[in-house]
Amino acid sequence: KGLDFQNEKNQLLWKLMSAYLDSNPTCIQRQIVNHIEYTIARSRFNFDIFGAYLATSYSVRDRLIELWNDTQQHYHHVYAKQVYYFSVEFLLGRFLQNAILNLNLDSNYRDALKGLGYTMEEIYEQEYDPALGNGGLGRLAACMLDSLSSQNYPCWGYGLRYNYGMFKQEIDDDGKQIEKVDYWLTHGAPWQIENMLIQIPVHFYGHVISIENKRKWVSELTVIAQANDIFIPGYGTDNTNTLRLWSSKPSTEFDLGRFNQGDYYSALSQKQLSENLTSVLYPDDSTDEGRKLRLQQEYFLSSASMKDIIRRVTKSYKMPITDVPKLCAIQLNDTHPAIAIPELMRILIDEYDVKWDQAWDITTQTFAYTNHTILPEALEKWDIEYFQTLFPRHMEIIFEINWKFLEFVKSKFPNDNDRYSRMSLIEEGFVKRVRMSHLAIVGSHAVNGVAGIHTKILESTLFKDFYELWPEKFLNVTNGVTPRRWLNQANPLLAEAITKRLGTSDWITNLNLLEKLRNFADDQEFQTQFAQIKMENKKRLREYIKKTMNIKIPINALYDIHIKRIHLYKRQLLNILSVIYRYLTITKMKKEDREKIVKRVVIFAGKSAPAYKEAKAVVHLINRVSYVINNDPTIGDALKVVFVPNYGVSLAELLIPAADISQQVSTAGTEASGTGNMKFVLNGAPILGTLDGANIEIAECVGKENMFIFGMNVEQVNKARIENANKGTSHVITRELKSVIAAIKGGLFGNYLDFSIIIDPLLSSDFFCVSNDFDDYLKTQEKVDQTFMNKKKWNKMGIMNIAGSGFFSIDRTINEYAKKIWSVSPQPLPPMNEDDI
Ligand code: B1H
Ligand code: IMP
Repeated sequence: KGLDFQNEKNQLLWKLMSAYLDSNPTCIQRQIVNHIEYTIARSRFNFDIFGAYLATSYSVRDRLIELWNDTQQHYHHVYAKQVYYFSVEFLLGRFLQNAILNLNLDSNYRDALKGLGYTMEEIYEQEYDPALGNGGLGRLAACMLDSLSSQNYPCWGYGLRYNYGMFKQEIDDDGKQIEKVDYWLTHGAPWQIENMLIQIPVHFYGHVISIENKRKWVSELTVIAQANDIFIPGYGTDNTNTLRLWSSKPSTEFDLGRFNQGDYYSALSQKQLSENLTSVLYPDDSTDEGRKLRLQQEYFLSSASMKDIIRRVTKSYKMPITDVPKLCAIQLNDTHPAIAIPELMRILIDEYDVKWDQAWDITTQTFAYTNHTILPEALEKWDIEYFQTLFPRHMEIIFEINWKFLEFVKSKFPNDNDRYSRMSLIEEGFVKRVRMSHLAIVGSHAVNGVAGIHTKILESTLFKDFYELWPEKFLNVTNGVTPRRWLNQANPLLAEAITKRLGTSDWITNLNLLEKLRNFADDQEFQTQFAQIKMENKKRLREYIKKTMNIKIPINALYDIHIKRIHLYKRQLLNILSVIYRYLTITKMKKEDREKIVKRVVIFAGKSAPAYKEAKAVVHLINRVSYVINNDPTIGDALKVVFVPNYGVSLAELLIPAADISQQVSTAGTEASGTGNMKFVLNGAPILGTLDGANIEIAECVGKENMFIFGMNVEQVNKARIENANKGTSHVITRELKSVIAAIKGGLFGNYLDFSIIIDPLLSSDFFCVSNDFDDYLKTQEKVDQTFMNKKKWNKMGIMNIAGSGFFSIDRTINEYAKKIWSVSPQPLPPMNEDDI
């Protein structure tokens, strides 16, 4: 496409490529066998299933390369404005199945592999799940890339290629989390292509000098950013975009001074340091550990990406640098890459001689910032001294931005010193620090939150001063999830049933079409089908749990699933305390009564940050409770508790379709949005949750009657927190909660000292209001059981959830960003003109 077909060489190229990439199963087999022999150098004697997976991946990648080249050429041809998504995390999940489904080659590959003696499913299982992200923020970035490609938006994702992804979680015999390294690259990485043409020097340390009235940064350390490209296919389109992940390499400019002094080893060790820069992803979700290497990683990403973009504008597009805002929309995924703002200023002013005011216009028109959390511990601040040592010129630029900004604030709000110090980019105090969120707001033309209530909180509290200054800068863009992975791929049976009911598969790219399912919510046949599919998915999960953990769970039980990062604000503690209460209640029941109750399987999964003691104690408690309950013969199948280790994208794809209920129980006002909640709704599992994050909008879309909402709202939480802090929680703790705490203190689940760090606070200030919400939570759990017994009502609720999930498609999210923030439009590849060939 887009090739000049008058040219004979191009004609020949096209013929060869189209013969090679023919998608009939025999051709696919030939490609696979070719790769087995010539890419991974195996023969029929050592061709195992892992080899088959690798070769299959390479054959799919060939197709992506072809489409990618066409796409890039087209974008250059039309001078397309591109979206640049800067993120320190991209949590892609497995790639192969997604690519095959997006390319619509499912049956072709199925047949081809069958001929070679494999099923698709066993091939898919070979793929190691790369974990280059912590949780929601990284997965959101991956859903966004899927949507950008699927809707033909020109875009690049820019991130880091960590050697060690998120740690692998194991649970020891005592029930505690242990962390194992995840050296994912040893499992083969057929999707990334190391692009040797793109190697960008990134500088650190040094000092600034003045020459002829100009500032110049003389750095002391140079590290090379090596591009590793992953091609992102769209669903049902040829447009294929790029995720470019940087890995660090030592620069070849050797430190001659040291070499000449004969200090070979010291020069080499300096080089080795730079190799470690992109070694490891920091496993702290929603907390800023402020570790020093992290700031270096953030700059490495920001600088390499900025320079790559400027190269594209000035060298590939051959446009003046002042055209950057016309050709580029850069979205900052939280503040982690916010140092890109002074980096662009530095390049414009120091390297391209652009005057400050024009440089500032270019910068603010180019950048936009998404905030993902209001938790104070997650708001990035860097010590000035450290910042200055690493990036002396950037520090100067930040001081200058701040000075001009504060002059502006003074003109708007005269005589308001408190306001100036609240808004300053520099936090004054014993140690001065750079407030990265303030830098991101001041340097961007748009600032958004990720759910309605979250944005309101930003405007009314966290960023109130900025909102008063620039109300027009702030907007909400509620998160979404990709229906391709989270329904079509993860729940093929349900996807098929929906397509059959609607008479079209168009819902995969137009999720609002699911609304029509409301017409079938009472339909007996559809209800039965919905229930059967759920049952099949539950069997799939039950087998996995049996196989990997050797725990037997009943099938005719309510599967209650709570999966996400372990965090006090997410309140897995609330859940496990209620499980203990249920257990205590059941043990007191007569045998005949016990047989009448709704059986429950409570499933947890999630990782705790390695240094987060409270979250680790929660994991420990869940596992201790699980051991006690699962091994209590008097309980039988009435209650089972399972903690599935090593939560990740692939595990989520298995768990979510099997859920009867999903738990979204964060303290109101703490979860910015949540995206797991949306995935369950899409798969027909009602939420048991609080009015927090996107749960609120979900309630508007699916109807409160189709959810189990409990607990305090944001205003009530704010009040309760003050009361708890002033008088403790003794006035709200119920008899039920007391009995649960007594059981833990009495040692029913092991040594109380293991859990006191999470239980003692419940009796004092209880910041996350577990005691305040406990009573309503128990009552609502009771309502869940009652409703579950009414099968008709239950199935209807599930179907109504699916029908109301259209708004939570990431495609809607992306279209909002495109229109309100980026001003970009889709650039589909033009249809091929056969006459040209
Ligand atoms: C979210 C983070 C986060 N918010 C710091 N903030 C990190 C902060 O490694 N770090 O330093 C990593 C991650 N992640 C999540 O973003 C929110 O908690 C969710 O509510 C939201 O759905 C998600 C996507 O917007
Ligand atoms: P980049 O944005 O310059 O890195 O370009 C991305 C890809 O677009 C390149 O690897 C090429 O495949 C393609 N490309 C770059 N420049 C041109 C051009 O001038 N014409 C057509 N395609 C190009």
